[in-house]
Amino acid sequence: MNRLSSASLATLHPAADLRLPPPGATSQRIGILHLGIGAFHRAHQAVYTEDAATSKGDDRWGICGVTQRSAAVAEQLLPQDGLYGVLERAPDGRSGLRVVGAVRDIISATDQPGALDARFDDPAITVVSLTVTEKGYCRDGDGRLDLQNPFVAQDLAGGPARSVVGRLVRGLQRRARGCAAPITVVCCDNLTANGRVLARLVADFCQALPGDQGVALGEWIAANVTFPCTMVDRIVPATTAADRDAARRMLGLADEGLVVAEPFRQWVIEDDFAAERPAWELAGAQFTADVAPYELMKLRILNGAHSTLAYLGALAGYPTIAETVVDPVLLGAARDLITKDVLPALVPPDGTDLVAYGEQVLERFANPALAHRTVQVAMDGSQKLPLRLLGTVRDNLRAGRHARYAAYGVAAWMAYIASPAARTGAPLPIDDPLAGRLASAARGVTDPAAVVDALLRQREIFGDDLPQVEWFRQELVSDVAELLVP
Ligand code: CS2
Repeated sequence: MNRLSSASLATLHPAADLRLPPPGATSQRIGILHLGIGAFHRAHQAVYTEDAATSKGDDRWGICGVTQRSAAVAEQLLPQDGLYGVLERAPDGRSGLRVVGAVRDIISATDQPGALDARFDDPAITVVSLTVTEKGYCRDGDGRLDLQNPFVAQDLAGGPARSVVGRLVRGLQRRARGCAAPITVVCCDNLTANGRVLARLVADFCQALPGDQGVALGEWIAANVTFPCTMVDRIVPATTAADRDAARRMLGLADEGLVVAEPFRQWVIEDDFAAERPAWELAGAQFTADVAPYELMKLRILNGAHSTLAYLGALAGYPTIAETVVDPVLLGAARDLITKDVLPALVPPDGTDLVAYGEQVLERFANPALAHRTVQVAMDGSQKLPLRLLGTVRDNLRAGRHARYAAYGVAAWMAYIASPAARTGAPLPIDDPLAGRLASAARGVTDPAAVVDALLRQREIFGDDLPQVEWFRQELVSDVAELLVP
């Protein structure tokens, strides 16, 4: 079967379930460099960017996607002239396919360091954005840049950069020494105060550079680069063969770059840009001076419940989040987390009804058309738990409350790590930057207290404070005893 490309696109006609790139979408000059051109970026920021640019006849906002390690996305998109579909799956079973043309080039940071340097030194590029997942930032237990990370250490010594922060700083250094044009770095990962975190990691890298190059670079960055915070939201499960078949029927062409998403999307952006940007507000993005309330709301309500359901569901043998929330007991655990532990510790963003937001999140999770696998959401728990559940535990503790339902979510993660398999016998893969250490510490351990103590000792996750909190430890031991699969 023919494949999606500029040539085959010309043979297509819009239909009720098929939306083609708007006029001007595929003739954009490149103005955005995006690190981490994965499914989420293609279903979220790229869609906003295409709508923003084409709605006002702007032609400056093509995206050059940068792959970090795997060449898979380049192999998916380059033969398709950057074109790919977003298969939107609604809870009522309706699906719509949108062909997106915003991505105009793909480069491999590993194999094409010169091409990446050239893009950083291009004054037409005024935005660098990132979706590299929580683990991509190479942070240590204190949230600072892990200078012992082998990629970071190598990048500090020189040569083609391998770490995300190294690539970003070396790229900014190239820009400072070249066109020296201001630029905005937009972090779009699920981190609290993501822009501040990234700015701090960049500063850590500059300070660790040998000689005085870091001082001059740090001064240039301070004067010419901003790091706005953002909150990003759209559920984008991994694409399945069934998704590809559905898209093939709608398109009449094969699309190796297909991504799948729910209808909902939200983007809240701090209005702090050093240079030109797409008019994302025309595409529905919200600009504000303070993203923090939106970030905490989303990270702790949506992502906290998501992780809790992922571990509880996987332990019970439910393959997807949607099947997990059909279980009234597990749905109740997520609702209790939200209403009894998360909401009391949150300040709602202006005019937001947090209870209604929480119910909307649970309805989104229940979308039966999205095969969002519990083990996919369960990935990288060591990076996600501090942001999604432990902040809720600490904030409630400071207010004199015991966040029992957040503790239950943490215990579900512990039981997931320790249990040899789900109650159905299904595997419980530990896909995590700390996988080796976690598995050797707890997998197969059957004593709940031993499991809890072994995992509480992981300082990068629980810090120095939480292991000392006796009620938290006791709550975990009791919950792990209930949840552990022998
Ligand atoms: C999910 C997120 O996989 C996960 O960790 O919780 O990717 C979630 O789907 C998005 O944050 C939703 O905006």
